[in-house]
Amino acid sequence: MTPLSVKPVASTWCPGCGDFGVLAAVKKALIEVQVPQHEAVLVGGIGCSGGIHNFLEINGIHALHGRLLAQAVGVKLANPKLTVVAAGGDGDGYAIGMGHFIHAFKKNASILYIVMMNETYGLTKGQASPTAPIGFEGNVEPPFDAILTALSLPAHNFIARTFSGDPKTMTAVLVEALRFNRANQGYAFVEDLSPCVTYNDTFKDWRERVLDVSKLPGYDPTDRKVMFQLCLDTMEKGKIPIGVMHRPAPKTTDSADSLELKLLPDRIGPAVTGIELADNLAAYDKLIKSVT
Ligand SMILES: Cc1ncc(C[n+]2csc(CCOP(=O)(O)OP(=O)(O)O)c2C)c(N)n1
Ligand code: SF4
Ligand SMILES: [Mg+2]
Repeated sequence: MTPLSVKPVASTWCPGCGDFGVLAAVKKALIEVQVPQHEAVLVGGIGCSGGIHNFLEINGIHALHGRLLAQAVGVKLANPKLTVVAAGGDGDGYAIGMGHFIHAFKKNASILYIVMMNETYGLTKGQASPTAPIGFEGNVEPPFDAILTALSLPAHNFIARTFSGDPKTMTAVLVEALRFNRANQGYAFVEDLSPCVTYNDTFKDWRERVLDVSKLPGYDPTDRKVMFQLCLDTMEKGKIPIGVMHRPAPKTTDSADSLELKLLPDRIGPAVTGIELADNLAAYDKLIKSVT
């Protein structure tokens, strides 16, 4: 397999941005899972984070603000053999994109969604996003927690939180998430704590507060109730829970409930059917004759 390589274009990210950790982890994970370059698609959101597809040599789409999940699910249903990653910011996913965020768990297409969470709208110069703490830029609302929300939506999904300060663990989690997708098991959601060093540099604070829940007594990622309680307890102690939060037991292809297997059991989508040249020329001739 040809290794993926970052395109030789100047990055628009600030030096030290947490998104570099995500870029490196995505690249390494795609290589480790051996996704052929032509079968990988990255759908980016709007925001600093959403530009990530520009720095990878794979197929990329820059989606509309908050609509990347709709487009990523569309790509997966057009050709389920593709490995589809959606990646964007917390503003993109949890503000304007919140409707799609919730429905993606229920739809359960086998795509990977990475949210690069920095508590702010980095691209538009540091306003409070839905995950901003009280007091940040005049924010008076409590922060939205994506992992608690994800755990409350029962479906055969993979759920995890990682930290850009630990790209090695992030790579391992992304490898697991991609394997879940490629086995058509369903949707994978990974929130990465990805500090915006320019408008909200949380690297030091988060490094001190992250706590890997897999090291806690009672950790059981097959049990949503246990994991919800474990996360709440961790947060009450002022820590930020990270790690794999939900890892359901694998389903067989016959019993799988991923969207693409329910709609396209043979995994052949419209993008690869009826595309023979002769058939299309004949249809074109017929159309032309019908109007001349
Ligand atoms: C429909 C629409 N509304 C608003 C904007 C302005 N806008 C651009 S990026 C952005 C938020 C970006 O924040 P986030 O998704 O967290 O990405 P980050 O830059 O922090 O990585 C906003 C509101 C837009 N581009 N389109
Ligand atoms: S503004 Fe923030 S999020 Fe955007 S590239 Fe710079 S450090 Fe990263
Ligand atoms: Mg953001």
